[in-house]
Amino acid sequence: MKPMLLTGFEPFGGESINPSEEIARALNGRTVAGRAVVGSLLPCVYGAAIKELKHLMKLHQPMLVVCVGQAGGRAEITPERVAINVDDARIPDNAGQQPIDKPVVKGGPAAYWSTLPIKAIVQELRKHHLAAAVSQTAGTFVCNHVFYGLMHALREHAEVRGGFIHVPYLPEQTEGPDSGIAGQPSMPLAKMVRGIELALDTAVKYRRDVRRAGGATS
Ligand code: PCA
Repeated sequence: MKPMLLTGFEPFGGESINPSEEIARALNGRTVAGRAVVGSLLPCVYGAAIKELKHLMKLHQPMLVVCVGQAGGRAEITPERVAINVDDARIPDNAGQQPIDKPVVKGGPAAYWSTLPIKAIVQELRKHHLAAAVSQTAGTFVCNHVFYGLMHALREHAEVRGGFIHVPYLPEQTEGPDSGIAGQPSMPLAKMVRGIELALDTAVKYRRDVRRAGGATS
C-alpha cells in the first residue's frame, strides 16, 4: 500500500522551533487509515523546498501529500483552499533570498485548488474540539510556493491528492520573556499532532468534500 507523505518546515524568521517540523516528526512512522505516514522536513528556502518535495515524492510514491507550515498569528488549524502563482517575500528565506512579485512557475496557471477535502477536515477537527477553519490564502512566502509547486507537480496525477495546512505558533514560542511575539495565539503540540492526524484520516476517508457553509476565515 502506498504511504502518505507529510512534510513540515525547518524554523525560519529568527525562530528556533517550527511546529510543523515537530508535527512531521511526531507522525513519521505512524499508521493512519491503514496507511504508513512518512514524515519529512523541507528547507524554508525558495526553490530548494520544491526540489526536496519532488525528491520525496519520487522516492516514496505517496497516494496523498500534505504539507504543513507555521502561520504565526492564526489561532486555528487552517487547511488552505488555493495556491497562487506568486513569490513575494516579506522577509528573506533561510538562504537570504527575497523574491518580489516573481511567478513560482513561469507561464503556469494563476492558481491551483487544494485537492484535499478542506471542509470535511474542518468539520472533523471541530467534532474533536480542535480549533479549525478554512483559509483562503496561504500567503506568498515559502509555504504558498511549496503548495503551488506541489499542485503543479500533481496536475497530471489526479489519483494523488494533495494540499497544504497551516498551524498556529506553539505556546513555548509565544510565552518566553524575550519573545517578540508574546500574546500571539498558540496551540499545544499534542493538539496539532492530533489535528493533522485527523486531517490525514479524513483525506483518505472522504473522496469528495462536504458542502457546508461557514468554517472559513475572512
Ligand atoms: N511558514 C512559512 C514558511 C515556512 C513555514 O512554516 C509560510 O507560511 O510561508
